[in-house]
Amino acid sequence: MVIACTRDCYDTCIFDDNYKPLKSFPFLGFTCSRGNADLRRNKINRVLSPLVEGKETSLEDSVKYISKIIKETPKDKIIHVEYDGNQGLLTWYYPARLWNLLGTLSIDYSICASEGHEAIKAHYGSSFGALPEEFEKYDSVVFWGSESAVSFIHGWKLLQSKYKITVDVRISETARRSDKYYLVRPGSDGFLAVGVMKRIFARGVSADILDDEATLREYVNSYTWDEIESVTGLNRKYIEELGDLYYDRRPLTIIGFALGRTYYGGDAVSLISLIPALLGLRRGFFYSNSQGWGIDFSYLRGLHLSKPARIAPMGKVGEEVEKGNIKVIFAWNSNPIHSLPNSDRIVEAIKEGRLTLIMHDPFINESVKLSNVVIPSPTFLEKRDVVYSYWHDYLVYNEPICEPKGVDEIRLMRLIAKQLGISHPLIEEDEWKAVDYAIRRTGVSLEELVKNKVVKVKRYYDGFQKVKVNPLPRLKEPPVGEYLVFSSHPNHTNSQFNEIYDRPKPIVYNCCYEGEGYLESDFGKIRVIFKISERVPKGVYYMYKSGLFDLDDKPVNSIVNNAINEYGGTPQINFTKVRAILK
Ligand SMILES: Nc1nc2c(c(=O)[nH]1)N[C@H]1C(S)=C(S)[C@@H](COP(=O)(O)OP(=O)(O)OC[C@H]3O[C@@H](n4cnc5c(=O)[nH]c(N)nc54)[C@H](O)[C@@H]3O)O[C@H]1N2
Ligand SMILES: Nc1nc2c(c(=O)[nH]1)N[C@H]1C(S)=C(S)[C@@H](COP(=O)(O)OP(=O)(O)OC[C@H]3O[C@@H](n4cnc5c(=O)[nH]c(N)nc54)[C@H](O)[C@@H]3O)O[C@H]1N2
Ligand code: SF4
Ligand SMILES: [Mo]
Repeated sequence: MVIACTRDCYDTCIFDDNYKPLKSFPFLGFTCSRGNADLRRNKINRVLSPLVEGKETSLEDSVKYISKIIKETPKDKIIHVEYDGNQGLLTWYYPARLWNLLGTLSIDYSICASEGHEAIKAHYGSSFGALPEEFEKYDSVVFWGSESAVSFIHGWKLLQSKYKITVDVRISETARRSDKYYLVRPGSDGFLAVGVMKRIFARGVSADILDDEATLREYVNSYTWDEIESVTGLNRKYIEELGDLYYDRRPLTIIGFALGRTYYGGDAVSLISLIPALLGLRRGFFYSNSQGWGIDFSYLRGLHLSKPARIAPMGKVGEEVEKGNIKVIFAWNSNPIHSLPNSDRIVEAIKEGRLTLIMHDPFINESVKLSNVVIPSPTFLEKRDVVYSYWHDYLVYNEPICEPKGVDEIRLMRLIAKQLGISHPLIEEDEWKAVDYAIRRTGVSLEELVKNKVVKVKRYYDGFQKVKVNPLPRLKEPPVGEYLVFSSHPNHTNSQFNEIYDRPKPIVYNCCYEGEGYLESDFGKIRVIFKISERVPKGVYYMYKSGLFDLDDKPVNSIVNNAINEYGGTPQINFTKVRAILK
């Protein structure tokens, strides 16, 4: 028996039935502070009973209550919000069938990685990049907008002994532990990528994997060095040095998710992804490999037979609630008050009775505490599921090792459907048959998976023969200002693990201010603790992306930028223009 950790994490560690991380590649017998505490955590801070308006209720009555709300609300005013709290196919994807069948609003799953997926796909046909085994072949690596030393510990382990270069907006942990780092202004990476390619062209290229090298040459040469220097804040000398490092060493490029969340971040990812191709490296980058396995996520979500009323960008859910476009949120696998932009609008609407929040979660989190209805869910240690990774190519058949608490996502979905009087093949299809069908293109069958528990994907989807140079973006200069950016916390995955490691305080690392005060943006104001750090340059404010609540318990996301990027609709959370006000 094995168990894969299903949290939103590059590594997707696989454990044996004693819950020890596998010694095999790429897990290498170690895990993170959360993986080490999972068995202990599983008994703490759990939702143990359904709650309706704060009162313990039977499952039957809570399902009746939920069904009544669904019946009484126009379907285009109900939205389901689910993200990657558990990456299992049956936990995250399959239960969306009920909502797609009802024709409610759906989110666009854009909060994290969709921007870069679309940007890379435009050139490569697929965002599928280097596999763990391929990481080992390089003698150097560029971490571009990636805090791998914290967010991706097994990838970091494989790359630790290489020559390491980091591009960031502050001296991150990854930058500190690298051989070289380059700091740019937030949102200016597209310009840096152009500078790097200018240098590579100047050195002379002979790659034949780009379909139109001449157009790329003309494009990068249409930008002047003055322009590139002034936008990035980096001297030409350093940009050329980075170009030379690329040219001489042909490194692997780790393209971090943070880039998709900055100013026109898709443009930056698009151009960065072309650098390895210009050097003749076929899949010389890694972003997220989730699209490389060919898993049919749409089938799991029932989109072959149903359709949402409308797809709402995740960045705009707060705003849509404020405008009255959304009256009911049904959330699982997600902590919307913590993680969605402008979630203070959601809090206000619940308090004023304009919105009903229904939460299905194993743990008592900030959204659960505020919600009108709560249903307990089992954790990944308590249910069967099929799990994939967005880095390595193993599929895993997870089996329970702890006594289940609560009702799983599929059973809850079917109970609600029954109460609503809905019978439909989408609800009734055996979920294991659906999984077997959804993984057909991986070359792995469910039968094989059940038998062997961990199986390598057999076919890969790596796109075009030639890398397409077009479309090339017309880069926009990021407006001058001071910007708030976020990154991963070593002891938390997003909002999770406050039961074991206390919720992080709202500390804003910056160059110049110390003490309590306010951080203000066009969207609102939060009360925070400023801390001076030599690792953060002027014009940058840095917070962890965990424990996103201010000193008054107001969501930090009250103030983040909800502007939507152009490729995958990811909000510009990392490009929030702020002002610091000391008390
Ligand atoms: N321990 C831990 N691991 C995690 C997570 C966690 O919460 N905790 N979360 C998981 C999830 S959901 C995700 S999305 C990934 C995220 O992990 P990564 O892909 O590593 O991305 P981030 O941590 O968002 O940010 C990485 C770096 O980008 C920098 N940055 C911000 N804006 C810019 C910019 O404009 N240009 C450049 N060049 N750099 C910029 C930040 O300073 C930061 O150091 O990690 C996953 N892994
Ligand atoms: N300000 C700011 N906001 C951000 C970010 C940022 O950098 N800055 N990052 C964004 C990013 S990259 C991401 S990915 C999102 C993440 O935002 P969320 O999706 O809110 O992330 P998690 O904290 O992982 O929340 C997952 C929830 O799923 C629950 N869960 C876990 N397992 C199960 C299960 O089996 N069943 C059910 N029903 N629930 C389960 C957990 O208990 C937890 O409450 O946040 C985004 N928000
Ligand atoms: S959170 Fe990431 S590193 Fe930690 S156990 Fe899970 S997959 Fe492994
Ligand atoms: Mo994420």
